Amino acid sequence: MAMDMWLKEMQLEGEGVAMSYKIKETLLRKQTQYQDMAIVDSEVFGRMLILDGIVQTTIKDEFVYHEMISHIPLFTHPNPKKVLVVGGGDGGAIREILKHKSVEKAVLCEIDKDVVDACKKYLPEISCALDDPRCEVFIGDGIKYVKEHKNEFDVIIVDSTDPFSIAEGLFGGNFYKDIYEALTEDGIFVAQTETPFFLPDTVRKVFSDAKAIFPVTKLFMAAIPTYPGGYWSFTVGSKKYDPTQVDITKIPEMDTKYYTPEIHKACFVLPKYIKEVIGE
Ligand code: AAT
Repeated sequence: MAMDMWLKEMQLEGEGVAMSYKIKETLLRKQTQYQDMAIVDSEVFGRMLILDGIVQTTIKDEFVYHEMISHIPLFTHPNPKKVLVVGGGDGGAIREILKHKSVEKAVLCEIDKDVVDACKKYLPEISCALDDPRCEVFIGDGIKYVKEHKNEFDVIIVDSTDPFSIAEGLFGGNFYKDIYEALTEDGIFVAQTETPFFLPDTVRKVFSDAKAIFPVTKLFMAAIPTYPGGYWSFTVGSKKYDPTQVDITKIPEMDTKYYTPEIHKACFVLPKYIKEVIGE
């Protein structure tokens, strides 16, 4: 008897919306110290990392998210040497960061060691750079780590789960103040900040919290098929460099599938309804 297995993701249950994926096989299911973790093989997106029932990354579309969360800040800062990723235990952002020759050290601060171990085993295409000598993997809470480091990072990337439970404190003013202090004097930070279509209040709050702290605050968008709404936001807070004013003719060629110098400019051009969400 043929059996169809579907994963129904309820991230937007409160909004009355769910996404479903046809699943071929469950490769791993584990209750970690922090969350319910699964690695499944899906029909359309290949292997996926699922945390508390929510799709975090997939083999097929991870490039969009990881390229955009990394290359926008790293090509805005003229000479990024030391980079911190908060969350991002799959290693996708680290892989993109280490494509930049100027980077001497990239620290990954992930709270859940089981995520790192599972991604190393089942998602090697994404986690492949975690063993690079320029990468340091630190297992611990990003909120504490950022508080304990001052004036140290040129770029901080907040690659976190959605704003509930362990990740709740990674969205908002108190955390952004600590990020400001953990950055060097011309540092820049970027965070994944959810769907403006379904969660306008979240996007509005995060943007205004960042704007209260950083002299330059901008929102950019990317099309990520497995994140609800498909059209995902990222917030940049910068002490000095404006990501929209980068001279894109000076951006060197890089091995990417989504990011291009033209996309660097275009991703900051926002539809009217999103401008209204953030009051710009
Ligand atoms: N690269 C895309 C994948 C992620 S996963 C985000 C990671 O953040 C998870 O592994 C989770 O364990 C980690 N995390 C959550 N809270 C903390 C914390 N306080 N400190 C450190 N790490 C943390 C992002 C997907 C975005 C999903 C959008 N729907």
